[in-house]
Amino acid sequence: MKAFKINNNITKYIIGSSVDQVTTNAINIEGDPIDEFKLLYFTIDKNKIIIKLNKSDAVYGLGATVRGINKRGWIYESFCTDDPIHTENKTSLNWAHNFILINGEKQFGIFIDHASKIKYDIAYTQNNTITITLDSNSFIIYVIEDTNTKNIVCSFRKLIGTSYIPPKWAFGYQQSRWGYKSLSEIQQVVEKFEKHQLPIDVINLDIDHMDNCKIFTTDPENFDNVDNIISELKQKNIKLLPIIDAAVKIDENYNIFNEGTENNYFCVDSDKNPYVAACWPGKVNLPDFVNPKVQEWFGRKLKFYTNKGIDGFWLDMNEPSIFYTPKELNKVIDLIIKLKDEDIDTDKFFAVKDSLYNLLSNPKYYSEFYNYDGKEYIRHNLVHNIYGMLMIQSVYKGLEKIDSNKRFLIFARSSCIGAHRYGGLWTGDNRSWWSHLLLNIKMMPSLNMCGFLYTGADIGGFSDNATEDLVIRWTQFGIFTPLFRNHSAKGTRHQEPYEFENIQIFKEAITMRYALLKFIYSEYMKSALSNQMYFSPLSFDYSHDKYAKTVEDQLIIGNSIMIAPIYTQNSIGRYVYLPENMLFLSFTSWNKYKFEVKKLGHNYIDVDIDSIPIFVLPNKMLVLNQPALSTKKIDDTILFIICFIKDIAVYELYDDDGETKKSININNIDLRIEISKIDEQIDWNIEKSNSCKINKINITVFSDKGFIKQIKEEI
Ligand code: MIG
Repeated sequence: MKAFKINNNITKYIIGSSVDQVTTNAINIEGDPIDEFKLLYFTIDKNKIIIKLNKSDAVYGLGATVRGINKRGWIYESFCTDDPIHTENKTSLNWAHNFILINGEKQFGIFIDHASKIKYDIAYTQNNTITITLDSNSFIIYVIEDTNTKNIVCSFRKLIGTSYIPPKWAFGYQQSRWGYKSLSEIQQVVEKFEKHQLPIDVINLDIDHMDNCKIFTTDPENFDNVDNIISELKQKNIKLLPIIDAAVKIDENYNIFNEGTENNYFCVDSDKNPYVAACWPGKVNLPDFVNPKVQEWFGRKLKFYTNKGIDGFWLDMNEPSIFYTPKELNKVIDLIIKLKDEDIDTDKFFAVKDSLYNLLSNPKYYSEFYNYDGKEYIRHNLVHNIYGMLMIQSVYKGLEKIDSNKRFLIFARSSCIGAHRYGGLWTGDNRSWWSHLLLNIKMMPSLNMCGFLYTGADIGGFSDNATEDLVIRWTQFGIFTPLFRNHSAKGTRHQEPYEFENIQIFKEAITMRYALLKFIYSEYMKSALSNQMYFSPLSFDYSHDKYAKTVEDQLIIGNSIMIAPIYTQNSIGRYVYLPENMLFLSFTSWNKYKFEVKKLGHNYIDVDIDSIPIFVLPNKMLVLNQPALSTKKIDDTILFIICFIKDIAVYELYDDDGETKKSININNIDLRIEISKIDEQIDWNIEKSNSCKINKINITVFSDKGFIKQIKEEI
């Protein structure tokens, strides 16, 4: 075992042999060797890390998983799996986000830099013990110490590098469905958005846009006119965002397949022949993203889309997802044929049923093929958890080569920590279930801890039929998630806003998002550039409040507002817990709200189906802009500010051009507003940057006593 000091609060431990390590490359710091050291928070027993917990310690992190924000009391596994059923009996979903944080008498974070399977038994088998089991005795751990959870996250995030920054238009509304079958169907979607004056920035193109699911092609019949439609929609400020799957169809008349084959760009079986799997296109080969040459090649292929004027991508099936392998399928078929004339008993019947069922996404496939890292072949399961990240990295770097200064929108499904630098993440195949709206709420802060900030779930749920109230309540939460996309699966009830009766309620909610755009962008950018949380659980800000520590259905955004979404059917309101007095705003329209000062403690709030609750924290402000039908059309000249003042409140509004990488700079504070209250006297001071276009400001000030003042200023 060796230890290295990374800095004052981060120590790196190499357990076992450093030669045997396949890491994620999330961190590239050697550190200074430490001669004498003690293990402070954990012990090691061969391939196990053991951490003792106190009764009241909470355990956070692990990114997108099932269950709560506090991970205590379950087993979680990092082994990226294409699992479309995110129920609480599961241990492993599509991700491997190996950062945990202990919050209690002792506070520290642990990042395990490892590319294969890790199992976390978090006080499941034994009440007060975390046992982390790896598949090898060699691994690297980083221990991050700091004064509180927020600072631990901040130090960790600094270590792993700045989170991905999308273009500003990525904060607009996205409509998706698997699958819009043709360009004319997409034009109809656009027409309906126009007819109902629903704001929108992006329409997603799912796999139907391809020719037989061959990546980097378009369907010659139904999507032949795509170049014209792209420019037509550009006039309307709507972008098309295609999906890119990982696998390549085996087809000798297909250039991508041929290039991949000629150059040995695919993962291979034990005989060094391309490994044959099956996915949407039928039989496929898997690009070997572990090989740097393959990364470059795949990245270059993006020109197919960028030449058409496309600047956003959605990356899917990068676990990599394998439906079955022809080899295994044939075994099952043989078995069934053999049983054809037999009088089979129930046991045999279930065995047949299971053998078919177990073909789908069976993790055993991952030990059947090999990756080549430029030097040697590595059995896939040793690099499994970095495969998804490497696809995202290859797309990010490919786009960087195409235009180094432009911000492209990239979001993907599977990943490990490290991918947070190259793209956002959507939370995969959820369901149109109320419990999955709640799961969406809980996943957000856990992902932020791991560096993933541009995140969101399929609003309304992907699989199963959605009800109107579910899609409304989900949209009303979704207006706060950086990735704001309604998406649903084939065969389910349509859930575009105009498919329901109360289109007006959808319109108000989406419009509210566009009124929050400057605020959300500002909060996002500040969080990304200073390694802070965009969504935090209450326990992060109120760590000494015992009850706040247990609240998992309310979130703080940035450090100004708290949200308490409705996530149950037929609801008319809910209880909220306030760790301090807050200003409760109930919006029925972006510029129409009721207000009430709510006192510290448990409170009931009415939340009718058409209203959106927002709480403003003491000495904080909520900033609204004039909404528009597209992010491009947002009026940059006027702001509406709601302030809940105790004594002194400051808001700094970040802004930049939203398109280039060059314009990104933490010091881009467009506007600084300071409001103070001494006795009953309100004072304010506004500072503008040279590039700030805002010339009118409308501030409404509330205090514990209620409304106090309206300030209208030309600035
Ligand atoms: O196996 O492309 O998570 O968003 O619509 C399903 C079709 C494949 C899974 C993605 C989903 C997408 C769907 N894909």
